[in-house]
Amino acid sequence: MDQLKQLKSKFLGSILGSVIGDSWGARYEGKYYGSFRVEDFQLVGGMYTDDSEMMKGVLQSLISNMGEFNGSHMANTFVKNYDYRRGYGPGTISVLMKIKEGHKWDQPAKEVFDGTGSFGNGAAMRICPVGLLYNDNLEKLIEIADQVSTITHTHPLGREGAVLQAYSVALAVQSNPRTFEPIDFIEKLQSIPYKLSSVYQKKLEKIHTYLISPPSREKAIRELGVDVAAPDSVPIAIYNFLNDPTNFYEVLHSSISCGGDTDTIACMSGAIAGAFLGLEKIPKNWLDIQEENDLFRQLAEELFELFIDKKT
Ligand code: AR6
Ligand code: MG
Repeated sequence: MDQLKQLKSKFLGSILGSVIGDSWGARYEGKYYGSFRVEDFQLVGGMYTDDSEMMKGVLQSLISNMGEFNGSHMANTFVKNYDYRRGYGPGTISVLMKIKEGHKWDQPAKEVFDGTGSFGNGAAMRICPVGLLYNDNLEKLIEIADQVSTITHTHPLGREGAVLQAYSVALAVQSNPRTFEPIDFIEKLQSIPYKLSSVYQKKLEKIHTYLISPPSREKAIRELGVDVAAPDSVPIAIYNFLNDPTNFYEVLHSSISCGGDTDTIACMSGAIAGAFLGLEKIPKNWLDIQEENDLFRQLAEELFELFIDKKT
């Protein structure tokens, strides 16, 4: 495959990998590790949740604004797309409702959770298009990922989670599966030119240790976390990818079987694995049953065209 085709396949693989992870994981949200069996994706079906609905908004707004961040436009796109049946987090619902009532796009997020802002994983779960579009401009990636987060998540831990997730997607785009070394990946992530809080620094260090000396599954879950807080879900998504990077099925399966916030963890690990492996490694019969697969594919193609236009 020539280089351009391969790159396009990575963009499509990441967007669709994310949507499929979200849809597959949605059935098991809130369960405990070891207490359930993950059924085949074909049995569960491809209905997506808030994760993909918000990622759709990020895609639409970036595409409409030539890849630039337009806060008011993106916030209103989130509001337009909002469907309460998709299972949004309470902080995000409150923010979107206030924007709908006419509050300025950058105000309501600062007011949730007694004015501390949300550290939920809702910013990280939707950020993959930023990692793709700016995979060759990491400074801009960090800037835009942070801005996209602040529409709903102003707490530093919520924003840092999104930046780390976007950075992981970008590193995955740039990695070649034939020569890949998980240790190099985690070391690049650890030296991200962006100030990370100690909770993230410590968890990245744990992942580094795990890659040398693998822990039990229970220990990884206990130490990295699997809940809705960004620092308790972004690290395990990254780890689940690095644990078996060339196996798309296993990256998603391990992300779901660990329990907790299964849809979002699988959505994030699926975005990274898809960016690494490309669309061809996602089973065709999975793509066929995925809700709105044509729309997400089209948006991913438009994002890729934008990426190429920006380069030339
Ligand atoms: N103080 C206390 N608790 C907090 C804080 C804070 N500053 N920030 C977040 N939480 P939210 P999301 C807790 O509501 O991030 C859906 O299933 C609090 O319990 O902003 O958009 C999605 O699919 C809060 O309800 O939502 C995601 O998987 C929770 O974190 C997930 O929910 C989530 O923050 C998160 O979506
Ligand atoms: Mg969800």
